[in-house]
Amino acid sequence: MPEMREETGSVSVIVGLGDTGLSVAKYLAAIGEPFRGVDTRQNPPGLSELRRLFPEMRIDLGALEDAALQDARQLIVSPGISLKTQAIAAARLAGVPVTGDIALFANAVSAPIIAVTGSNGKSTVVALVAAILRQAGINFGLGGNLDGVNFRPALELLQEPEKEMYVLELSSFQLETTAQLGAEVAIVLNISPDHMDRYVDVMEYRQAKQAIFNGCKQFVVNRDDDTSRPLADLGEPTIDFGLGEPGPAGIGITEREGQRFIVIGTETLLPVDALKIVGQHNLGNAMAAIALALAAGIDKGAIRTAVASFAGLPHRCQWVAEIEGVQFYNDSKGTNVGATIAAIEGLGARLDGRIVLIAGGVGKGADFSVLAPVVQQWTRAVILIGQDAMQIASHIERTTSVIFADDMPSAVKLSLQLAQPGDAVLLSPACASFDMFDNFQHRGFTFMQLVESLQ
Ligand code: UMA
Ligand code: ADP
Repeated sequence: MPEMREETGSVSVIVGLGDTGLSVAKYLAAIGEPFRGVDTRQNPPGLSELRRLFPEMRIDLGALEDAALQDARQLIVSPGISLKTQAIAAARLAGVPVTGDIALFANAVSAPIIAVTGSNGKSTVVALVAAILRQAGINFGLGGNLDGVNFRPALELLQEPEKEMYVLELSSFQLETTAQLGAEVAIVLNISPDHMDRYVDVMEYRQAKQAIFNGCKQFVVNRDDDTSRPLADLGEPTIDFGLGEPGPAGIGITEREGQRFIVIGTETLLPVDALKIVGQHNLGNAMAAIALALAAGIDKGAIRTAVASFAGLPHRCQWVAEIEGVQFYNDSKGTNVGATIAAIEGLGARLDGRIVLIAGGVGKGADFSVLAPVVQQWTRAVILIGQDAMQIASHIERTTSVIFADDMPSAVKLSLQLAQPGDAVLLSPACASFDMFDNFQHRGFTFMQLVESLQ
């Protein structure tokens, strides 16, 4: 336990005492730096563990006091709390440096970092890259924003000896506090509106994600999506990818005798049909992972084997069951409009019938009007649940049949009544879950259990 000195400017203040804050405290303790903690919550999730590990640690809970932050050596701010929070903004203005867990991590490791951000597809791409590195026999660490069984805040990875390589999934919130990442290879997969409750507009959100390119040695871009390109002039990407034919240094799709192949320049890697994950968006995700792995120097044999056998992550367009000729899919991780559009289009194009969509929850200030043409084209009906159901309805009810449900059990029961054989029921909420569920996994599992009980 480091000495808790209280001189002005000598102590780092950990702002936010959730998983990130806890990982920061453990890291600072390990390197012998004094720290204290603050959180606006009365009982933040990391509190009991912090009290157990560091009984002497000063912790201030409740509204952030300006004075409590302004004498800090630095603020290490968790992603869940906005830098625009009055006391944080004031401390910054007063000259207190502001940083975050990813900046500390990047500063501490010398192994190459593969860094992934974007509005959608991050977890799928990092999981694919991890599968490739595993196949290639690389000793790597995987961490950052992603959650699930393999979830680890980045600094937790430093509890073990340094790895040969690191793969980080990064959110815009984490990147806001990361001045210098210095990734071996970085990618912004795509930008579509999300977290509009934390940003004034999409440009501010896109700007936050640009920090992933700071100090990078190589970067990858998506030829089909200009928002994946760096805003600063960084020269040419190491590799680009897209759904069309590639140039000599690119990855793309080519068609021969009615069959589609993923190609690297002129070299065939594998047939598209060999992939277990489906939908155009996942083809893009696969190519992004291939590009990152190639930039990191991984051989094509390992890439081919790992990409072909990757079965996808749970809660992302996950097939659940077939009941009375209706297929049920769990896309609970569809937490913004862009993700839900990709899920509807990917599934709709493969169906003989139509989609009964279950959506709704916490809208995070999103513009739902862009959903209207997509649901009109592919859905038979939309069942809305949760806090922002009315708001979504106001954008789609003129062109689509909309039904409100009080909760997930009623939504699932209704969906089977509305669907016809050959249709699919898709849970892809376009919203966060925390009005009705603990998190998106809880929402997804609840849906799956209810579907299974229909059988
Ligand atoms: N909060 C307060 N007061 C505080 C601090 C936080 O009220 O002083 C609340 C906020 O509502 C916030 C929540 O607590 O939403 C959690 O904040 P946190 O900073 O304690 O979060 P952690 O538990 O450290 O988890 C964070 C990421 N969460 C967010 O960015 C909201 C996790 O991403 C990430 O896995 C973890 O760090 C480790 O890196 C989750 C997420 O939802 C999966 N990410 C968003 C997304 O993917 O869309 C960005
Ligand atoms: P993230 O970690 O960025 O949230 P995930 O890989 O968990 O991304 O996928 C979340 C959801 O986003 C999926 O369930 C799917 O609906 C959608 N999605 C995945 N990849 C893409 C993509 N490349 N473009 C658009 N939507 C996508």
